[in-house]
Amino acid sequence: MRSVFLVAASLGLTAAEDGLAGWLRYAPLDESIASEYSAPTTIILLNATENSPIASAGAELEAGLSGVLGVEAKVAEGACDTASSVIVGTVGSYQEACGDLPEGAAELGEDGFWLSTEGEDDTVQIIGQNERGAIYGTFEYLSMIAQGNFTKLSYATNPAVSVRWINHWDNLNAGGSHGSVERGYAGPSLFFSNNAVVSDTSRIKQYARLLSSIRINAIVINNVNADANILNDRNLDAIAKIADAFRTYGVRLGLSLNFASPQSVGGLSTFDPLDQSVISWWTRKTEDIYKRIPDFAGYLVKANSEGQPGPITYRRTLADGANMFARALKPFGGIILFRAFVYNQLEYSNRKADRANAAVEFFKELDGKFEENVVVQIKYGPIDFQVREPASPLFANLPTTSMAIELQITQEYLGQQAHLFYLAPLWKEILDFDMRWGGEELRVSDILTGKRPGGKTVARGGFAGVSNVGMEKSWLGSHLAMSNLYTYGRLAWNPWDDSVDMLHDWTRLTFGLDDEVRDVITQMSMESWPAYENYTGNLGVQTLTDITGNHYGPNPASQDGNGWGQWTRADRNGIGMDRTVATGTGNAGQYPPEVAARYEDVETTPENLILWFHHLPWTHKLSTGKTIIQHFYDAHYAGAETAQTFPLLWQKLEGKIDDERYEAQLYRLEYQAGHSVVWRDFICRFYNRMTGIADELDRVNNHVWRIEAEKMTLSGYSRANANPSEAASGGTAVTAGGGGGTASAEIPFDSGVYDIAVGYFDVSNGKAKWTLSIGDEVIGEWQGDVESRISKATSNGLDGHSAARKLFRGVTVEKGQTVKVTGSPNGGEGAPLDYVSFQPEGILD
Ligand code: GCW
Repeated sequence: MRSVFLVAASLGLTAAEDGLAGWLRYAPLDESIASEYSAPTTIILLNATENSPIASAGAELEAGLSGVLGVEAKVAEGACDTASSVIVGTVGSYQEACGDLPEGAAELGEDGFWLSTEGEDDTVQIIGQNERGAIYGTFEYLSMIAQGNFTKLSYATNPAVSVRWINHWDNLNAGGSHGSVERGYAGPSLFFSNNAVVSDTSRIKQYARLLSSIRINAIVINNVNADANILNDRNLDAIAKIADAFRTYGVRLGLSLNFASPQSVGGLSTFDPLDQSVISWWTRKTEDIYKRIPDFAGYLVKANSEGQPGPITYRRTLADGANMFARALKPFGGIILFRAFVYNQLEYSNRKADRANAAVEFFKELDGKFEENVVVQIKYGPIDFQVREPASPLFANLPTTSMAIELQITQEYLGQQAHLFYLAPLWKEILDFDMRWGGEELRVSDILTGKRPGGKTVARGGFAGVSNVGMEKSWLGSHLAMSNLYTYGRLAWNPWDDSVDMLHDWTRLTFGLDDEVRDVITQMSMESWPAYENYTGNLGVQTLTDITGNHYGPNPASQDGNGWGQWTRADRNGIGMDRTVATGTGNAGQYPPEVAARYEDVETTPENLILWFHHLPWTHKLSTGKTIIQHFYDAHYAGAETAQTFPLLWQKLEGKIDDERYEAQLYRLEYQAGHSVVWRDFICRFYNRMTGIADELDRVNNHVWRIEAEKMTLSGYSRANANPSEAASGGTAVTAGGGGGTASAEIPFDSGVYDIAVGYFDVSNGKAKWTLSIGDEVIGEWQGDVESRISKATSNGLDGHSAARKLFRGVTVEKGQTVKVTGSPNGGEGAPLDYVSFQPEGILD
């Protein structure tokens, strides 16, 4: 046995439940459970060189066995059959030290591992195909222990795909001290600060262990909208230190490139990918990188998209561009992930134009032209991370090309972590989708593993997840959003894993073993996608957010009439994109024949995608017998109702989880409950006005329990228009000048108990205060400080992003009493007020 390196460094775990430990808390099990297990007391590490994943595995085992079971196991020299030991090594080091491999460990694939907990004398074996596999197996063993699962078992497991990457859209820029993160909602960048790469890697090491525990094998740390300066010597030196930190946990590093770098920072007159000087420049740069980072994973490139430079500038193909990098990387074993997110601005007046067609149009003809180490990285749907999209047809159009699916862990169009959205079910729906490619069952997950029609295979494939982990202690801002990061890794390893099973594991690891905690979080999480879809955009029409702005709150008008191609083509007669071959954009015809036929016909198109593929009259009847417009109204009301239940469900867990995480999540869920009503009202008003068709249940624009602020007796407050006007109840709100204001009214409703909801706007350039009182009694006070509590996109206007609602439950009032809201402005926030609603029990007004 070779030298054993003792890991002294602490893992930086703290007792405070601030979310920093994520799902790796190693929290103590109840004694009654822990005592069932006779834990190993010796940790034997095979060939644990300094800073290697094997050494990290030793540190994790010490921390985990101690934290979870109170067993102070020690890393020690020992023979392979030492009683009460856990042995960790690779296939190679195991054979060298211990002789023959256990049978099941003999045929491990890259990054795979063998785990056996049923050895004699309480021994555990963890054997990785490589060091990465060994630490994955270690985390798996610790995950079992932490969940109180002491099953005796032995098995080997291998990843479904070799590419299991995380992408960061972090900017090098100096925006304040830390760089910004594009579409990031968890604070500034972990990697960049003051226009340079950070030198303190302690936080990065903690991130590395989280990623390693979910078997991520590479991370790209900079934005695909890449700053060419990332490649200067000073930055590459510092990036090598970051790579060192990730390497201790088996995570390799990759970089996004700016295609024009040879010209913009290299001093060449061109960036033509077929020009010899450009090829040499990239070859040298790649060598420079490998000198510093010998296990560098590869490149990620966004070319000729959204203003980024690319080969098309020189009339070269996208394959010419990708191959240039591929050839530079090949001698070192690196790969290039080349993004298929390429599209042009379109003419709205052209009914045949369709952004959903772009990826296939650009890439189909390039099949067979890519070097072997190119992987085409494809967003899950044809447009852009919408609440509902079909699987991208490109997955079934590249028979000989390796493909990776791009998923977003950051919730750009999906509530930006201010709304709960458990993403695994959405991802699974795409992964499980059967393309019927070649007339056979071929699911997207199969295609990613390299399967092709006719039993053919390609070498590689995988997953790229856009993560917005930032400087926030809890990594993603929202504690519950961490399930998305966790399950992303699980699915990249095994795309057939089950959404609920994965969530159960995550819940136990993150919040403990209480069944009610598990059940409540599971219920909320599994209801979160349907709820969000209901109150944002239905029937495949996409998330009806502000697509030309910050992608957060409602603004359906922004979808149409511009060149971005995220169109709904809504007018007073109908809504939806005609993507049929017969009369539309032809997009349905990009799918293999059976699927194409299904989408071509309104009758066979799944209803949740009906407006994605068809333009239909508002009065078109769905299978429920409802018209489309009535479905919109009803779905929005139902979605907002569901969101109201989330804070109440969460409150059942008070005392069952620590106060810090309980309170932080409750704040978000209360905020979401309010904002779901903002969404509901905005969208219903918008289409009601557009169509002139009334809600059969007479809810839309008919808020009988509201007192509009503009109709109250105002002092210091004056009328202010919301923009778009649908953001305000009755179209108008009020704001106060510097001295503050009051809005009061006599309560016209019968005496009784009400839930009082106050509609207001929380803009970002101030922290105003509001006080609600009934008669002489103060019911509550709150502050407009969401901008410092949730890192979602901000707004300074009275719009769908800033509109909010505050709820006071169970208030007893008497008819004729005075309700008064007092507003104290701060900065640019004039304590804007929209309405006060007195909701009788069971009514969400
Ligand atoms: O969804 C859009 C985002 C852009 C992003 C782009 C992309 C990094 O709004 O912020 O840019 O997609 O994926 O390249």
